[in-house]
Amino acid sequence: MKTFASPDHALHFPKGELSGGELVRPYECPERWDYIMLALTAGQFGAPEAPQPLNMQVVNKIHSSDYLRFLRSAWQRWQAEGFNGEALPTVVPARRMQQREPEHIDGKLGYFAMAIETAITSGTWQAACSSAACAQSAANVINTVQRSAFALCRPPGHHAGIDLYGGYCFLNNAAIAAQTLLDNGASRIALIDVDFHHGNGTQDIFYQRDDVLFLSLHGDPVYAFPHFLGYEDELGEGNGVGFNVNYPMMPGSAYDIWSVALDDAIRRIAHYAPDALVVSLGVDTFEQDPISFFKLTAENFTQYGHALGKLQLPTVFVMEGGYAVKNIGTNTCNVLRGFQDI
Ligand code: Q9C
Ligand code: ZN
Repeated sequence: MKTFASPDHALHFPKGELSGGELVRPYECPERWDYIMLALTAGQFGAPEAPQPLNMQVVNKIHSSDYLRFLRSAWQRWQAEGFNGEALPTVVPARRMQQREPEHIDGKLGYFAMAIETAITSGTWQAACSSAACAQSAANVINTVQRSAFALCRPPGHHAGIDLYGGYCFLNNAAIAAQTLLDNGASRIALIDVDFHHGNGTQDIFYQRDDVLFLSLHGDPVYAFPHFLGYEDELGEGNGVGFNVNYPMMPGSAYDIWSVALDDAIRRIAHYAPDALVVSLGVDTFEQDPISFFKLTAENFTQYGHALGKLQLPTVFVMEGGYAVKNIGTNTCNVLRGFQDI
């Protein structure tokens, strides 16, 4: 399996995340990347390749031009105001307040935020672009010889919507991988999101489309971030009706419950008969994850990797969350090893 990673991830390292009313050291930290690199290199995967430059034509099909313009210039605008801290929103457009994008950076940050824990810093745009480039390069390498690839994306992407950032995400790397596969000639993609959190951004992007079947297994939004999306009755809209499938699960859910949802998702994917599969691979379903409530063990990651491999589809793995930093490399590589061991 080819793997892709960029050292540019380290350009995004905010000092603070708003959590429980405090500015804490972000859970989504640069060492996450280091531990995954270590496990990849120690395992049979070898040293990851650097990605090719990001093709913005694909990104423009996923995110709005207003949003991309905002992200690209947010830090510069923030600095121009003379602010000392990292760029965080303070005001958000609540009900009946979303008519226009404000001119001031304080207004823009809230306008484009889906959550306000995530800071933008000087290197955020560059890191997000290189992260997306890893996903894109992984998608581009898939052919009749290379059946699968892994993109070590950081920052992650699945909470980033058409024109929304937050939940540690800026550009939707998995959506960019799916669009890349479509642009390379695929006509149907299945995108399964196994991160603990609902992939609200990916759902948003493909909600009205029938060329990407989106399935997400996640903590019930009644109890878990992102709270406002990820319910079972969200089925898609227009052409997309029937192409969005959510599996919300209760606090404390272990593999006996989680694997039932996975089996149903796998059955639906097989029935859809896609040309390729994209996996939004978050390992924050781990029992020791500090911000999540599922109870998967290290061994369960190998098991579900194996189950995904049995689909026998060209597959792009895109790294998402996982905050038990010391275990993140092992758990991630367990999925990849399980997948290959068929
Ligand atoms: N008390 C990803 O896994 N904060 N993002 C949750 C929990 C945001 C997670 C607060 C979590 C975002 C990619
Ligand atoms: Zn997550």
